[in-house]
Amino acid sequence: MADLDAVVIGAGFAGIYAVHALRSSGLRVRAFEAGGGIGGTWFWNRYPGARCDVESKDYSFSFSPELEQEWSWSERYPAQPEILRYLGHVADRFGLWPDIQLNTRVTRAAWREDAAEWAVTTDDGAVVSARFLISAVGCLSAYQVPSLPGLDQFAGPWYHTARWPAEGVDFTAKRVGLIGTGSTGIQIAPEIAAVAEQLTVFQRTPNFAVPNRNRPWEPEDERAFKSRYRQYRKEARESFLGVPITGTGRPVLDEPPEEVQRTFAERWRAGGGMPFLGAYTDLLTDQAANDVIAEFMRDRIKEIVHDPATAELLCPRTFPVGSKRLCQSDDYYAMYNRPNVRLVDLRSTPLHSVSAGGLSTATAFYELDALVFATGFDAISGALAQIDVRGASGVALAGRWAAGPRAYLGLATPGFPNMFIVTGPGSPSVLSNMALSIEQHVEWIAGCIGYLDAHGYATAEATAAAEDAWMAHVTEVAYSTLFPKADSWYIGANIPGKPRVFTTYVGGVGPYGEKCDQVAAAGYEGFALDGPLAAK
Ligand code: N01
Repeated sequence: MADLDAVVIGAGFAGIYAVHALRSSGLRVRAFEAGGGIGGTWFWNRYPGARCDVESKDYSFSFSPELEQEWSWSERYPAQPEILRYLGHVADRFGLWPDIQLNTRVTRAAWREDAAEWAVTTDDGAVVSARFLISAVGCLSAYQVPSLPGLDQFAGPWYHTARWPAEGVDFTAKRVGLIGTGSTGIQIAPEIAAVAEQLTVFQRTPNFAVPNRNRPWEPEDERAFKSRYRQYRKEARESFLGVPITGTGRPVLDEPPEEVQRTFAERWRAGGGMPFLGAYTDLLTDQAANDVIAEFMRDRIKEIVHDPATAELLCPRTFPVGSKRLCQSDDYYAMYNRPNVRLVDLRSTPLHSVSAGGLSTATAFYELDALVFATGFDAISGALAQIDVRGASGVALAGRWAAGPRAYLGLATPGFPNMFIVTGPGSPSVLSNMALSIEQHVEWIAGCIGYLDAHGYATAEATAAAEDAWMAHVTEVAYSTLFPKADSWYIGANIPGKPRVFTTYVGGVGPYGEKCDQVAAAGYEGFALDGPLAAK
């Protein structure tokens, strides 16, 4: 008999809920977490300004009405420390700690055909066997530092935002260079600018950012909202993004221009990215429609930033709004009005090298005391690919995904029996409310394992035909939108040599959930189920 029923890799939102859900089904479970605490991406990304761009009331667990009622978020958008406190509370409340092993990295997982179990090796040399392997490694865990000649010669400290020192960093009186202007760079930049002597932002591609309009969650609002939380959660599950959004329901191109301006201005005042992109039905499918919202946003940037040359450099013109993650910040653009902030356009003068005293571009040298990389992640597949995962006949997962990550419903891939991936490639994952998508996946996986046990099956393995058909659908839906037009991490474009494959399902959280339910109701259609070992 295997040591455990299930090994869970990772203890972020996905891992801790997997421990709770599988344990509640009577399974023996252990989660291994490389970090010294739970929280996953929220444990590691503790840089100043780190905050979720999905509202607290949405970015939280829905499985327990009691938890939902008793926990009180302080703000509209949760900051990183509050998310960690919340997850700690969840682990305390549901007694999850005994089944989570911190400071332990899974290095290898190999399927043992004869025993129909996984052998999981950790970096302390231990090997544990389990019937099921659940990957909860996260979509944004494998961070990337660009290879910059001379970085090892730099005299000052350098940091990647995804490995921020727990004790914090004091940039007072320092000349700081920041590389990267995605969601992370846009969040950390104003925090550095507020204390540093000088901040130099090295920008390769400008990004669109809408205001957060973050504010405290007032007790009366909270009480009123919580009285209909159950109904709201149901609407969220049936929605497109995992967050109920009220749009106009009309295409922007059919709307009178003054009405369009009024709608966008209203949403700009209210803050938040999802309501902005959800305002009209054609914004993410029609370039001409997207041009309308892009122009509105460029006008706002030019309004906020005083220096016209800087404002122009900050105006994105190379990808549709929303085809890269729409950033959110209340103070990023205004930061450029500070005298201690300057912007360097890497398109006209690319990065060249680092030396002891600073950073050189093709045309200039910038003296720096510290360097910050907010250069993103090998997303979706990167963290799992770092583990030596071997399926049937010793086939490596990294090899199987060499042409791009793929999975049936984002949940399972052929050749890897009894392995499930939470928010894997082919699921709505990063283009949805992750907290909700994680719960939906974990519950589906728990249901599948329950079905196998109830019907005497030892293994479930996605079939190649089911995976092919699903990924063809994922691609077809993606290419009916503007998403593939951007060189984004969604499509692997940020990692040199990574195949350009769009692996996120943008057909909607609601329809996706229905499809998963149909597959389950049909006895796990698209999976080959095999009988107990004894019957073989
Ligand atoms: O990473 P990114 P991120 N030379 O890949 C630049 C989530 N998140 O950490 O665009 C120079 O988006 C790169 O330039 P370019 C969210 O889903 C959420 O910011 O490739 N520059 C880009 O500017 C988000 O999308 C929250 O030309 C280089 C930046 O680095 C995801 O995490 C907060 C470079 C990377 O941007 C990732 O965001 C933070 C090089 N060699 C993150 N390599 C919230 O919830 C890369 N860049 C609010």
